[in-house]
Amino acid sequence: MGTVERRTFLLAAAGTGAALGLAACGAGAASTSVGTAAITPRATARTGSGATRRLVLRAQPIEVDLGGTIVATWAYGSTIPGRAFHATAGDRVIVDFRNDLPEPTSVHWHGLAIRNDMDGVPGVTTPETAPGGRSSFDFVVPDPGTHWFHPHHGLQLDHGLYAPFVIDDPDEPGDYDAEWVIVLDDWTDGVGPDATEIMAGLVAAGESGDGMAGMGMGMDHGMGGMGGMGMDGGDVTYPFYLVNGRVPSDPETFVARAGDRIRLRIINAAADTVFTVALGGHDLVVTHSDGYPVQPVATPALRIGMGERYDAVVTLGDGVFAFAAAPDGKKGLARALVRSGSGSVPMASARPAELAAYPLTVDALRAAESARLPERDPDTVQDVLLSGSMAPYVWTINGTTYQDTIPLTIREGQAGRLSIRNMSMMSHPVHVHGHTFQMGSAGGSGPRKDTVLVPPMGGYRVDLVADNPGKWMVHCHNAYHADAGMMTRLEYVA
Ligand SMILES: [Cu+2]
Repeated sequence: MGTVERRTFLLAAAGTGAALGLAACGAGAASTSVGTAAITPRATARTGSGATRRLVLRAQPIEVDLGGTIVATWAYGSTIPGRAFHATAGDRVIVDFRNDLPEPTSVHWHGLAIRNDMDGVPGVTTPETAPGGRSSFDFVVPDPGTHWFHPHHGLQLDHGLYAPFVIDDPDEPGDYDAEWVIVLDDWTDGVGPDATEIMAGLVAAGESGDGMAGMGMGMDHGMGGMGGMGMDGGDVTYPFYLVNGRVPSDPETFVARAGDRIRLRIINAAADTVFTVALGGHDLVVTHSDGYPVQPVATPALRIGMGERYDAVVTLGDGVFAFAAAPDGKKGLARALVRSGSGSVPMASARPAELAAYPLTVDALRAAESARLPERDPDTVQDVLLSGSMAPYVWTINGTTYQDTIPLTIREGQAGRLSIRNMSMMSHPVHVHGHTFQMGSAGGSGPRKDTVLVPPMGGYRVDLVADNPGKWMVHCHNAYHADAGMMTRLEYVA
C-alpha cells in the first residue's frame, strides 16, 4: 500500500457530532477571500500551446433511443453522452454555450484545474446561464487526461447532461492501437421518476422515518425507487444502467482486431451509483486515475465511484466479449460489446466471471514518478468529515449542510492537507475542484486524483498545492447527497 493510508474509524454512524468545527484552523477564519484580482495573473501566466479549440455546446431537451426505449431527457447536443471533446494539454479552449433548457443551468469542467471564474459553479465562480441564454468560456487546459463536463446546478446531473472531455498529452507516446471512451450512468429519465421526484421521495421517506416510504410514488413496480437504508449501494435504484447511453440488450459494439491494444477511458457519470467494471476474458491494466498516470497494474475488475475516471489498457483476445459495469449494491447491469473475431454474443444479463473478483480500488494504485507532487510538509491540515443520515435525509461536511458551511481556507502557495473521514455507512466520492491531490502525502507513492471514493467508516489523507486561487467546491459527487447539503468550499484567503 505504500504510504496510501486508509484509516478506519471506530465512530458511531449516527454521530454527526457538535465538536467538529475544525474546518478553518489552517489559514484563519477571519481572513478574507481573494477575488478576481488574484485569479487573472495566475491564469495569464500559464504557458499555452498556442492552439485554440472551439466547442459549440447546447443544452437542450431531446428524445433519445436508449436501445428500444425512447425517452425524453436533457442532453448536450442530440446524443447521450454528449459528443466527446478533444484537446491537447496547453490548448486554449473557447466555448460558446447555449441553454435551451427550461431552467437555468451551468457547465462545470470536471477534473480541469482551470481558472476559477470558468469553473461553472453558480453563486460561487460563474453566473448561471438563463433559459434561452448564452455563456462563453475561455480557458487554457493545463493537464492531460480523461475528464468530463456536466452541470453544477441542483440535480441536473441526473438527466443526460454529461460528455467526455479528453485532453491528450503531447509528450505521451500513445502505445496503443485505439482508444475508446466508456461512460457509465444510472438512468431514470422517461422511465422512472425524475430527479426532482426522487429527491422529494428521499426527503419524505426521511421525514416519515421510513426509508422505503418513497416507494409509493409510482415506483412500486420495480421501475425505480429508493435503495436500501443507507448502505453502500447508493440511495436510489434505477430502471436502467447505461454504457454510452445504451441499455444492455442493445449495446454499443466496439470493433477491433485480436491482438490490438486498446486504451479504455472510463468515466462514471452516474448520480448515485458506484460501478464495478470488467471486460470478460481479459485483465484491465490500469494506467491512469483521474487523468494522472499510475504505475500500471493488472486487475480483473475495477471499482469506480461517481465522478472518478480510470484509464486502462487491454490486449484483445479473439472473439466477442462483454464490457460489463455492475452497479454496486443494486440489481442490473450495464454493458458494451467488444468484437475482435467470430463468436456468439453473450446474453444481455451475463456477468463476466471477472466481476466476481475483488475489484481494484484506489488503495492498490501508486503514482507514476511524473505524477507525484514535490515532497513537502503541509502548512495547513484541515478536516473533511463526512456524515449524514437517510432519516432525516441530510448529508453534511464538518457537521453542517452547505448553506451553513464554514469554508476550508488556504493561502496561495501553501501546501494543504485534507483529512477526509467518512463517519457514515455509505461510501462518498469526494471531489475537489480546481486542484488535484496526491493520496497519502505529497512526494509519496499515492495516486494523483481529484475525486476519491471514501468507503463507509473509512478515510484518506490527501495533499494538494494551493496554486490556483479562487473559491473551489469540495463536495460529495453523489448528486442527491450534494443537493442534501454535502458540500463545502476551499477558499483562498489573503
Ligand atoms: Cu455522498
